[in-house]
Amino acid sequence: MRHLVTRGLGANNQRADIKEIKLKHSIVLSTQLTRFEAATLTGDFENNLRRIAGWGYDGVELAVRDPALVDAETLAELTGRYGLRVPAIGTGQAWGEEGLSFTSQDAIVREQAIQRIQSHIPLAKRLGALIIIGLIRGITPAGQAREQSMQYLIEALQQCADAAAPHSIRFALEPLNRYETDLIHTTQDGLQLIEQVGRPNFGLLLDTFHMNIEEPDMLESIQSCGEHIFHFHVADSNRWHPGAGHLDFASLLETLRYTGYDGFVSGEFLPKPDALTAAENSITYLRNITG
Ligand code: LER
Ligand code: MN
Repeated sequence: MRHLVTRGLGANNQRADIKEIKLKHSIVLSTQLTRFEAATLTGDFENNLRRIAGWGYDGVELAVRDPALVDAETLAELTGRYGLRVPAIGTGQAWGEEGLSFTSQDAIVREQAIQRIQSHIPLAKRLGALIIIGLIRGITPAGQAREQSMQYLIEALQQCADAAAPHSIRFALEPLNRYETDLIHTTQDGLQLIEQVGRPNFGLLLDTFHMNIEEPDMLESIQSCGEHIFHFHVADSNRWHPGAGHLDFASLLETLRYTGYDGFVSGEFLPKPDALTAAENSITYLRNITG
């Protein structure tokens, strides 16, 4: 199966307004303490918003373990105060810290995972964000067939997409490298899943760190995903900030732009050499490329 999907491009594969597209920049920020090592910034939430705006980011991707523990109005007010948009909400901490998963052997855990993801819908609506499906898809447990996991995954995604559709909320599943899960590593896996799920508000989040491990040709993968790219994470080859490794971000981001993607490029990288330097170096390096 070969996909080459673009967003309504003309016969010469170019859209008149592509040259006008300017990518926007955001960075991951957790609303609570997290064990996830590539959530770059830690410490006081508002202080971080002030810094992020000061460095010139356009937005902030919020990592929220449980929407019941945050106040949507406060988050909207605080991010708005610093002129930051919220393109996406990350949900992986519910797996990392609570073990919730769409593909658990335990039906109660699967249902809790679906409920948790659906509970993000009002928050996503208030913030104008999409909802990320990363590690909450889970890992096939010992003794369970991978086909069974895929069946659970597809059903869970359909239920979540159907609950979100009346609110115009979208879900973006992130292909992750083989060391994190056995389910959906590549963009081809993601495109196949999109066909199986069959819901227009379900698409992909591409992350340059995972792509560099799994994709045979990163540029071709971006082109192939075209309009199915709902969100985009950036980290360099070593998962340091862009500019600290050997990825060619100029080509990657130009290819992304040529799919017609006009959303956010969201920094998710290690706090190296330290968090503040990483966050500032990233936006400086990327702005040089994207303007
Ligand atoms: C989350 O966006 C991610 O990229 C994963 O590595 C989480 O484990
Ligand atoms: Mn990511």
